Amino acid sequence: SSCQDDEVSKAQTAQKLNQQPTIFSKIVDKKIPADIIFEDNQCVVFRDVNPQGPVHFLVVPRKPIPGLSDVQDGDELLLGHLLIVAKKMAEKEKLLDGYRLVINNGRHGAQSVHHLHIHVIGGRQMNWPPG
Ligand code: IU
Repeated sequence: SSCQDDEVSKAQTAQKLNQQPTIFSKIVDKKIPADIIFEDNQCVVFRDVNPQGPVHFLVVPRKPIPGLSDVQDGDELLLGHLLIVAKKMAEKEKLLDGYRLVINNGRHGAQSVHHLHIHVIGGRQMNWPPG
């Protein structure tokens, strides 16, 4: 039933929540270092350790939401803020010819760190479809 599906989804979210703190929570809390290029009360932005382009940074909410599939209606303002920060940081990083935002979600999305994050990649021509 849809009720059971909801329970399964809740259990999966709880399991992922139990995996907190992830490495990104530790970066956000300054327990481990990262190349942080911006932060405010809602998010931290740092360079990806394995960059997929000349510029590659991650916009990470301080709130440890495991993934996009776990966001709720109440996260609307936070999600909007993350996109605004992504856009402003892309300008600051001089990505004047464009850039790509990516949110990997779940197994098929090849998500590896279960703390929501937006990739911003630029400085080279992107291709489509992605791998
Ligand atoms: P994901 O597939 O969207 O979950 O990718 C996680 C990203 O986090 C990936 O690009 C890693 O290179 C990156 N990363 C990092 O920047 N610093 C870390 O300590 C770890 C992963 I672990």
